[in-house]
Amino acid sequence: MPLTIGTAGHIDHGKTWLVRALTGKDTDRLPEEKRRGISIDLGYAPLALPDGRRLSLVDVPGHERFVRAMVAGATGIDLFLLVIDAAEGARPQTHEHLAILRLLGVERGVVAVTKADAVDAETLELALGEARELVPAAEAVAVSAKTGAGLDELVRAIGRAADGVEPAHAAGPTRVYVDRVFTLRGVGTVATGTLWSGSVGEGDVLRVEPGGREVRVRSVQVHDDAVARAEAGQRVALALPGVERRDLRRGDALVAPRAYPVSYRLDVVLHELEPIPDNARLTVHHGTGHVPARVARAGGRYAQLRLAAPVVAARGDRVVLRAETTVGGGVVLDPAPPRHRDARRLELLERGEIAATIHAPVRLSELRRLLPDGRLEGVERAGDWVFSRAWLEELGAELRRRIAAADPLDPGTPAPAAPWAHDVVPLLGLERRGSLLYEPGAAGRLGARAAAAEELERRLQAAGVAATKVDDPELARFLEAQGRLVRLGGGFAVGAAAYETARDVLVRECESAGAIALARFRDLLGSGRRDAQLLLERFDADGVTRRVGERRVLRRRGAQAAGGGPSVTSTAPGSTPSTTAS
Ligand SMILES: Nc1nc2c(ncn2[C@@H]2O[C@H](COP(=O)(O)OP(=O)(O)OP(=O)(O)O)[C@@H](O)[C@H]2O)c(=O)[nH]1
Ligand SMILES: [Mg+2]
Repeated sequence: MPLTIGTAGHIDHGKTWLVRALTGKDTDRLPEEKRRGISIDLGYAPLALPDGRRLSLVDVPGHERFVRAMVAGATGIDLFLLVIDAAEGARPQTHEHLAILRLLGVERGVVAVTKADAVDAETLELALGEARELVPAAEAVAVSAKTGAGLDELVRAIGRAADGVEPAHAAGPTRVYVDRVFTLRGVGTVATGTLWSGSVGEGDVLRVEPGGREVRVRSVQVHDDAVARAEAGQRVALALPGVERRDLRRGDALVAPRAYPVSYRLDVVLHELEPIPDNARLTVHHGTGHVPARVARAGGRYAQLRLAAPVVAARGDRVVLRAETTVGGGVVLDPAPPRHRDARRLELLERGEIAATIHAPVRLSELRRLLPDGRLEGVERAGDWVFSRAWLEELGAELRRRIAAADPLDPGTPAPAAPWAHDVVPLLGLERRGSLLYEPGAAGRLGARAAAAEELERRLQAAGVAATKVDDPELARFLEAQGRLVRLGGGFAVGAAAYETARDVLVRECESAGAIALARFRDLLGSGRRDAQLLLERFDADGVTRRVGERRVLRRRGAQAAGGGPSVTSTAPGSTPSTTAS
């Protein structure tokens, strides 16, 4: 896999000259860089090793005001080339760049003690000794970009450093953080960046995040050579037709659609160079971008970074935290965490115990952000949902508790309405009827209300067709379901026999007179006006009658099934249908 090496070091210490001496390419191309003699932006050049390997070399600026660009350049690299002026030795940005490299997890590289031509042998030896002390794990090589002395040895040392390097990124869907955007005549907008993972080829559709716009890649170049497909680790230039230059900027991510979450929050384990207090306002550098953020500490070494703008990150990514200077960094534990801070959860995430963090249902598709290999063991699954055995048992126990406490007349409890309910509820061994859950085969029982039921039935019988107020609506519903009474509006009821009687009266009158008015019905029943009215409304609801103006007519049997429209035979002679019927 191709590797990227990035320079680091204090301003004016000779990084860009060394890059030019190594690659033949002057990466200070901006007019302002030429005029001021300093690097302002990132520069890129391919570096060929004697054994034929090709590295991508990123040159970064050393000025303290451009550390932001240095971090953007350093995020995608596998190796460092720390450049120290032999006469000056290590200076502030030598230390800060080195700290940033460590925070980014870039452990391997080479130190070039340069401008060797400008110092005497003793000074050079001292400088080399200091360099070895500063970075004991790296080889230090004396060089001169001016005379070319030591360059071969430097390249060999880079080759040795590259030998044991595990590429920082490889697995995972396509992800490129944009570091430069420009327009080429005849090509259109071109975005460059390091391919952190996946591959990219002609015709691929990628998404620009944040924002979510989809773009089609017309062509891919790796260091000015067209390729059909570029692989993880390579520096790519992607031609993106139909995209305006101003629609893309450094820091944007080009990713495989829907493969990465876009989030305003990152849960991290912190590495503090100086104490970072709770609520500290900092700049979070991630990928090639940076965003203002607030640090919500979550016990011990953990924190949730709450960002002013969303980012696309993955578990294991590094971030650098800066105020005026670099104050620390972090490793992403969850790239799209819930809002609450939960130290215990973060501890489990750090240990890779993802399953142990799961209790209530979460979507497996959303958990992918925490599972690079997609595997998850030790959890229950239903559809796209995963949850713990303990949670499922708690849910079942809670619902059974509610069923046990429910009215014995109707011993059910509302089924959960959460999005997971459809997949999860069937696992509980309960029976669903409509919106309620019951123990399988459960039936309503009168239980302690048997006496009340008998008493009510006696009252109904005594009342005949007069409506009786019932105080216990559950009991009324239960007795109605058993055919022992008929409920009317307003909490009233009549006995089942009285209902039949009243219906017979109604039907007979309608058959002979064609229709019936409230007053007539009341007289025929010998009841009160309210009772007659409640019965008529119930007959309407039961499909026996239909209201036409102030009167009722019989509904032809089956008319409802045929669409419920007016029927000729139900409007019997003598009736006067009103067009203003309500
Ligand atoms: N004598 C001598 N001078 C050098 C050598 N390399 C660089 N210089 C001098 O140092 C100056 C700065 O070199 P650059 O390579 O631009 O320094 P830099 O580290 O890229 O600086 P920034 O990008 O601004 O941080 C050059 O203009 C040269 O004058 C060298 O090998 N020998
Ligand atoms: Mg430079």
